[in-house]
Amino acid sequence: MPLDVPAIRSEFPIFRRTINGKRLVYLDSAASSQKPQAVIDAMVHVWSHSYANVHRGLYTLAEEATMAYEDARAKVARFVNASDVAEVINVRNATEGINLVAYSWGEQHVHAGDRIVITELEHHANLVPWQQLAKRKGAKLAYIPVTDDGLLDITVLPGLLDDGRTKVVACSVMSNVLGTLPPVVEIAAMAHAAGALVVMDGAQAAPHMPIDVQSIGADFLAFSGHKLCGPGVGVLWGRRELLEAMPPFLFGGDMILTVKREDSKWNALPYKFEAGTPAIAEVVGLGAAIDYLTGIGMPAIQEHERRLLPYAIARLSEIPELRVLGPGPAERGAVVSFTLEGVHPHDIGALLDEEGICVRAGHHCAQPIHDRFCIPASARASFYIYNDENDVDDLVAALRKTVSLLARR
Ligand code: 7TS
Repeated sequence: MPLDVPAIRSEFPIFRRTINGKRLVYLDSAASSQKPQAVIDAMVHVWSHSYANVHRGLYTLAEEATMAYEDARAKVARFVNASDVAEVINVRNATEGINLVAYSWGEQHVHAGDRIVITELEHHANLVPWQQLAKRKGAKLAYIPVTDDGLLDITVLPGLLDDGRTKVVACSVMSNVLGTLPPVVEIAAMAHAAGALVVMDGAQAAPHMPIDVQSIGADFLAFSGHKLCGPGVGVLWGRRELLEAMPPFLFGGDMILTVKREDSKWNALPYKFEAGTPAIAEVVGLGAAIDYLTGIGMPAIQEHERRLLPYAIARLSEIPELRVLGPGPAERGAVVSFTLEGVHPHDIGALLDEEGICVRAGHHCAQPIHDRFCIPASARASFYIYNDENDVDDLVAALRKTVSLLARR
């Protein structure tokens, strides 16, 4: 069943407003998605009805807040098919989840002369933590290169794994610039056979496709709630035995069992990694976002975008001055970065804004992949459940206007 996009749009209050007198065409969900009323209501309900700090109080409100918070964790666990709710750690965002692994696991296991393998298409969140860990430890950082077609060249991977010095392979499940969907299951199998751990950045994938942590091959998977219709929280899922053996990343309240003057004992999972008061209403909001998305159906969402993406690429390609980056529609998710000959991406962004169209312009926090294609920046349209062919048509019309306007200058 195709998605009923007008019905979905009607559930997002933001689509009732106009931008510069024009219909809002929101094509920046890869940066952050819009929020349905159900998510907004869930958070307001916490604040106005069941708010207190969690895991502490013995009074009714505190118990209600704790139940709502832990219920949301269980929803996240089901969403990614985790076998154990304690493997789901609430963090601020995907960035914090990856940093948690790079510090807590990385400091213990990566040593001088070891290798960390990442890819050329990583967002800085799955690049800089590894780069800095490598620097701290005197380890080597190796990149799986990207082909001219925007695919990963994994033929280099055996050569990076066969000396047994690679400790971790970190890879995005979907690129936020090229939309590339790397063969993560295959990469994970190769890494595991060589004794390396696999960290997956699911920030772009989790909002758009079913994710099963029991079959994808990850040891850790990080993603952000705000890209999947939820508020500003993130999730780190990790395999229990790894998390059990790791030291805490942050110290303080809630992550502690006993504290003596000279030493402390850590709380059980997942609390060991949730120091301090968490983002209570936000976590509940994430649970509501997951209910909302699973109500539509993750396979249906994936199918919707698989239909919309070829249309978008075909229509954009009608503009002679426009170059789409990355692989063909069969091998990517619904993110389309492009350049327009003779027009700076920032000017594209500003001119589209006048038409009520939101796209991102810049390097999208992924400079190495732009360097790979010898461009400083690009414009990016990214699609979600509330986008349809009308949005693509409006984008193409506005881009044509941009081209003719700038050609006249
Ligand atoms: N990984 C990928 C693949 C991403 O696309 C992003 C955010 C992150 C990690 C970090 O997520 P955060 O929630 O911790 O910030 N990507 C983008 C983007 O493409 N435009 O703005 C944010």
